[in-house]
Amino acid sequence: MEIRRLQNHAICPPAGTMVRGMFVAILLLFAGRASAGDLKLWYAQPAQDWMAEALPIGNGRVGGMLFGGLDSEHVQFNEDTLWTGDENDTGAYQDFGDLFIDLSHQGATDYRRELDLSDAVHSVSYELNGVHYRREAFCSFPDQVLVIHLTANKPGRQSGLVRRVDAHKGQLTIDKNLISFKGALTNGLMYEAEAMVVSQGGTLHAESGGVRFENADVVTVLLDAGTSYLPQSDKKWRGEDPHRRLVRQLDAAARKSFDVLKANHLGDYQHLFSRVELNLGSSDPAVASLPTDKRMAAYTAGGADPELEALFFQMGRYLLIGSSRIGSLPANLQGIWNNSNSPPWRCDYHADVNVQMNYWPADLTNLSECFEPLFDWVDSGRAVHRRQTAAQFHTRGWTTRGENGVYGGSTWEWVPAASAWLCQDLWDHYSYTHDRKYLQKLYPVLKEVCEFWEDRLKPLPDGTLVAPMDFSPEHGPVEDGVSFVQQLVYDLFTNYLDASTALNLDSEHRQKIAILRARLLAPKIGKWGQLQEWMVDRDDPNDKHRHVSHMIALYPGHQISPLTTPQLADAAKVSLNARGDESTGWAMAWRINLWARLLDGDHCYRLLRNQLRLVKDEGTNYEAGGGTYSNLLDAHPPFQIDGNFGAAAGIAEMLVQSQTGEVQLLPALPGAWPAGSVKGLRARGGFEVDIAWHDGKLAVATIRSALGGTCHLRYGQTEASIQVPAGGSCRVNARLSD
Ligand code: FUC
Repeated sequence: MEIRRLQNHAICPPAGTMVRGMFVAILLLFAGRASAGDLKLWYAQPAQDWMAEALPIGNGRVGGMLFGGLDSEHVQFNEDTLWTGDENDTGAYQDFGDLFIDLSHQGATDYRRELDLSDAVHSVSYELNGVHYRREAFCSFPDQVLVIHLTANKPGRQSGLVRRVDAHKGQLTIDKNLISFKGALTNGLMYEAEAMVVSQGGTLHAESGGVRFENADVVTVLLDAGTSYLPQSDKKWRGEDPHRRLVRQLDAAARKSFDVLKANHLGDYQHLFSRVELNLGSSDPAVASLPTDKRMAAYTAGGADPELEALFFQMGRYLLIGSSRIGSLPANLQGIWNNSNSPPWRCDYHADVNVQMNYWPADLTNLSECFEPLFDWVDSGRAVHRRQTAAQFHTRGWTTRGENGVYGGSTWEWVPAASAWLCQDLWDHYSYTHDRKYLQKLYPVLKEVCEFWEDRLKPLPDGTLVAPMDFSPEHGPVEDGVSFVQQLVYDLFTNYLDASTALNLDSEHRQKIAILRARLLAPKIGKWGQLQEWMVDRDDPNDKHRHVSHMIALYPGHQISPLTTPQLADAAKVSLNARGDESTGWAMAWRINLWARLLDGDHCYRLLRNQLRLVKDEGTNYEAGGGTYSNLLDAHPPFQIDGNFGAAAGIAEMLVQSQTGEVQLLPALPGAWPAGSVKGLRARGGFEVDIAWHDGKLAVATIRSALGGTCHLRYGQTEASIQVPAGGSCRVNARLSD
């Protein structure tokens, strides 16, 4: 459907030459005054519990969960490719092992453990016997090592033992300052981890349990891990023994000083992280200065804390940078952090919402680079999926089952719409970046998933096309015309039409797909005014199921919107209200996004508060209500990272949307955030948006574009079309004029 006629047209002069009204400067000054708070999680005691208290660091490939102990620092660590399974079985993501630095520093005072999201450095500090000790840890992407650095304000005070535990009981070697272990999983995957201890002053020697340092001034531990995994089915998913690569990376890192390693890490991390700043208003300083666990308890008791909400948003971005970098596997159910060899749901890639949700914030929150692993993973599994799909469905193209691993193997139920849903994320990356090289890689993927549906769709007697025999995740009967499948096929065909037009390819096939799309069974409104989950009008108004798959057309899809299809949007509202606001972590996060698309900021906010409430680790009681652990990790329960990512996307979606061919400013601003600002969110079409608001109203917005182009803006009922020069920017006020 077409968007309404634009009422206001403005052409911006190139950046720098634009005359800016005085009011803009004044309002900007005003909006800038509210403090965004610091971006630290901190605690007055060491972590006891992996899931709810330890703090994650990661470089996309290697990850660590740190406990910050006094008797011993404990780093449970992972490497993203350590997977069991094969082409027939999903397998499970594995724990790699533990690193301990035994220090015997019990009885310390002034203890503080902290994770600073602005520099991705974990630190621990305390006083003991008149000495101030400090530990810093980070996981470097440029140097590919996890670094732990121990210092004290007096010389010769560092004594302890570094030791390692292999989660698979491989062969352990201790040689001078190096502790390694290696082995192979039952599927033949070789793995190895190396830790090097470097000290200044004092002595260092190997002993049977590990590497001991005595009376040192400074100690640095470098950790790396790897496997022989190769993301290529034609090479049987195996590459070289990781040993040489690990030694090379570790030696190169060891030749650099700690300051250089840290500077490299900061340069890389902050280049990504600092693109987005979010200020949702100031918290009471007495609340904001509480340790994070106490602060969350106060929030859960009903207190206001907009800086905590902004911190939760940035935590989502932090976790994506930590678990999904160029060359890594995509973020799995727990990102890369997992301490079990039989983790919940295999810690896999669930393709009936979870892996897709992981990437909802990627482009929107200006982390396009972090998106790339998703494409690579989809691409690497296609050959296997094609074979399995042909055997199961006798069609061209491919799809997959609900549970997926890293060798193309999948288990559990078939989810025929899974590949179309993955394609939605893949297309979205293009719609934000307009990267044509990427589009050329993506095109064949979209096309072959279209072919799957060309072969699979079935005509009803009146010629309407339905997806046959499918189910709505994860409930209801198996039957024809399930809404979420219809909506995803509509979305896939729409994206394919745009892709083939943009590349000027396959015009005949495009026409065919356009005809099929027009024949698809469309979303239906049922007897109690609800959006139907099935072709048959059987929705139960008391159904509180966590999945809200039949609303994919509203979010993350674009087929339903209050602006273009108001009746369907109203029906979605009826259904969503019936489903309720209490659910698992990811399911509440999805609801935030859905209510944002329904332009109801206060409802989004209610859900955000539900999701951010503090919960304890109660193990794998899957059915207990969701929430957030004191380390800001999402609780399905147990820990599941999709909720973190979904919530970060939802908060952004409350402030900027770009789903109907226009960029909407503050579409779902809640009453709880009367003044604030955001910098650097992305909008489809290659735009970047900064907004400041005051008294619940837009004060000023800046639209930037590397590519340049027309940007259709909407704020409330006001619309405008502006020309943003390539590499330049435009500023508008609440009337959308400059
Ligand atoms: C889907 C969801 C569950 C859980 C699992 C990993 O099956 O229905 O709630 O998130 O994925």
